[in-house]
Amino acid sequence: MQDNLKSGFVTLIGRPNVGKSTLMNHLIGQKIAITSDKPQTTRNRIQTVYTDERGQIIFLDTPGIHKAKNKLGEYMVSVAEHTLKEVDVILWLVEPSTFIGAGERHIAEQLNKVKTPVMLVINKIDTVKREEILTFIAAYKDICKFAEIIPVSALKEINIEDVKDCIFKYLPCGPQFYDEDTVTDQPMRQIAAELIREKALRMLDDEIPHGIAVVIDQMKERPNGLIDIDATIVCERESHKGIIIGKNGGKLKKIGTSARTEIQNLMDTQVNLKLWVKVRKEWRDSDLYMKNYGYNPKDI
Ligand SMILES: Nc1nc2c(ncn2[C@@H]2O[C@H](COP(=O)(O)OP(=O)(O)OP(=O)(O)O)[C@@H](O)[C@H]2O)c(=O)[nH]1
Ligand SMILES: [Mg+2]
Repeated sequence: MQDNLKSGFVTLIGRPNVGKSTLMNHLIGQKIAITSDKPQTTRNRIQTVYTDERGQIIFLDTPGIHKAKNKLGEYMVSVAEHTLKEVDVILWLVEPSTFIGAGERHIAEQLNKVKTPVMLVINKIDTVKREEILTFIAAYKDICKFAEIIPVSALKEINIEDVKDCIFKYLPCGPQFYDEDTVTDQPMRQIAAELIREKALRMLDDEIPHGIAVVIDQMKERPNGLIDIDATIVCERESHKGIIIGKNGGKLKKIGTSARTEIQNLMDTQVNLKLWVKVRKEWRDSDLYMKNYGYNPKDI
């Protein structure tokens, strides 16, 4: 039986906001990657592990591929495109539409250069009529050589098991890379920072979310198990700082409360979260700041 186990790496790529992180979370059955309705939510590669009796799938969630407007954007696109060379199966997620724009064509070009099996995943089918799905498949089917085309709804968990079945078909036989209890190798510090960023993204409007980063300054466990976390939300302008803090500190408090609840659930212990806000002008174009905030091109 051991000899038949399959294992390998699978990347989820696509334009921003198509539902890559949502799909990965539902495939592994746990929320590890943050999600929001704002494009460019994911900034780094997020690795998670799914194990069942057939073997092990290591998923790589990636930033949305887009036309970069600053160094952070270039970093994000590079992180995503780099995974294409490292995996056994590629999942290309798209919106349920017959419109194939320059963004999708750019991704198709990249995919046509690799020999790795590509599965086209048409996501968000809960938002369209059933009979429309065939028109989306027809629009996409010749743009690349697809191993499979699967319409899904990540959010409503439609056809999620089909995605895993198809992936296992294309994975090589081999031993597991991680023990079967592992869900992710993301450090807790990083997950906590991401959860704070997610709450900020969800509670802030317009251009502010794109310009924020979250740094964990300190994370310490007390003898009674309570964890103290000090974190800083970095933004690009004084005016943004004011909005993030809000009237009488109300907005920052809301972000903190919401993040603390989720971090507590994940860590299964009490958390004392203190948040600060600071301004670092144009950090998204600074090599030094990007490195300090966890976006170092040398790590790709
Ligand atoms: N209706 C519907 N919405 C979905 C579905 N999957 C994801 N979404 C929503 O689409 C938005 C984007 O989801 P994400 O998972 O953050 O998208 P992403 O592709 O990871 O985005 P980036 O990280 O910015 O590249 C969120 O508001 C999700 O709730 C789906 O199957 N149906
Ligand atoms: Mg994402």
